[in-house]
Amino acid sequence: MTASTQKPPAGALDRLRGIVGPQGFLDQAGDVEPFVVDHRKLYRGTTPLVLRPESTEEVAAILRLCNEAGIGVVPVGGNTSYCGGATPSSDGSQVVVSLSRMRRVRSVDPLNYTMIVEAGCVLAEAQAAASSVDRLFPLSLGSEGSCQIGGNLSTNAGGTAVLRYGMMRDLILGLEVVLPDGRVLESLNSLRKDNTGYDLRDLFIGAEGTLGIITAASCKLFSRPTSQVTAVVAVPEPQSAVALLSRMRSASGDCVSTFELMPRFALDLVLKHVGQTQDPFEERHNWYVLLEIGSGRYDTGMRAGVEADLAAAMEQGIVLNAVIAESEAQREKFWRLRETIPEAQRREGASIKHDVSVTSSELPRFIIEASAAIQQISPEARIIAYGHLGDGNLHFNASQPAQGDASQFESLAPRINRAVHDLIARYGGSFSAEHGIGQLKRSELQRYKNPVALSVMRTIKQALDPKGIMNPGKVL
Ligand code: 2HG
Ligand code: ZN
Repeated sequence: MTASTQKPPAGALDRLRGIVGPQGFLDQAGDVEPFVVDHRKLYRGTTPLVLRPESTEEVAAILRLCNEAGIGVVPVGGNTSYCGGATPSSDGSQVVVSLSRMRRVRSVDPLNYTMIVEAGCVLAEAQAAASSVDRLFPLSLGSEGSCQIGGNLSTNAGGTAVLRYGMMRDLILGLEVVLPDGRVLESLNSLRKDNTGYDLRDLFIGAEGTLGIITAASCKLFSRPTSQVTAVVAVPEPQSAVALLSRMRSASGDCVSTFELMPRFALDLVLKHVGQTQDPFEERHNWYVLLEIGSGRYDTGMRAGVEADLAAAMEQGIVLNAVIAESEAQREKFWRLRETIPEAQRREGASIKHDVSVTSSELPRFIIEASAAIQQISPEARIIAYGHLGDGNLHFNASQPAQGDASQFESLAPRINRAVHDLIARYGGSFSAEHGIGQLKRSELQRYKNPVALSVMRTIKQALDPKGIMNPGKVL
């Protein structure tokens, strides 16, 4: 069952405008433009109407009407999807629902370590609400200044603190969701224990808006680390980084929150394309790790401990050099080297990206084999294997040859993707570790996902959204 691929009738569009009132919609070409292109500019769609509801009741009324009329609905947060997950189709049949006006922090309970936020709340604002009561909301991403909680939930976002705190799914206690038929599934509880049947909440997290629209969430909070050490560490090869991770995890009692791998080529691109950046070392190295460890007030000897462990690792030869941030400003500089890698890679021309995961211990071998597989197809492709080593999640990306033609390189994407994803399948890994499926990886899902799992997914979709109005053309 699918939603109509015809343009919605004028009468239905008028009724949708009526639900949200004059402030709640956009229908002029210039105004809808930001909602019809994804941020990587891989997809361009079109829509007659962007709705900007202000309340859960308005979202419910929109979905009720769209369900009756068979109109496809594309929910959008900050539009930072890497997979075109929030871009409408090009036939003009789908309306977009932006949650950006539902951005309130409804409540914060520092004693229970929880807060309830609406889906349109920008991640950085949610983090600020937590820190205003001396708590931490640990989800942390490069796009945190613009991505929204609803999008983070719908894609089960990861980021740079997963190693310690988990992905979005691990950070949520309850949800408020509007189902495709307009009913509101209200389970915004802030309980840590609730064993009362099927886990409905986890169905909607990571569903990319194909099962309903999440309107609010109850989030887990944590204590803010009071002693924190941030370092850039040069290592000879990824294998040494894996050994270092294990050493630092056990020495710190699992207080490592960030452990990001960066190859020299990524650093070169950042230094070339991004302002206010500087190589932390005088000499060049092949591989680096951005390491952050945080702990509480009782742990006063952390810095000395980290220094001693890094020195011991140097003697063992798994670390070549290390520099620890001396100030918040220096810490920010170190983070800038990591967080601007996607921007630097974009400025270097076309890229083919893979968001893969294997076990951390297998990751070094995967890098060698996958690099060889790409170089067989494009000998001059420049590989940037970087990212969340602590989670076994690599952004195994390839930039176009230095002298090459962008579109010629892009035309190799199907072959390169097939080679990398076939290899990942042989490792029992994932072809989409943290970016989701969207439009970009639909065929990969069909090819690599376990057939029984796929069939259960279709059964769930059919049960909740029999008319197929929710984000048609994404995921399944
Ligand atoms: C990151 O970790 C993002 O910086 C982007 O997930 C990854 O550009 C990419 O491939
Ligand atoms: Zn990432």
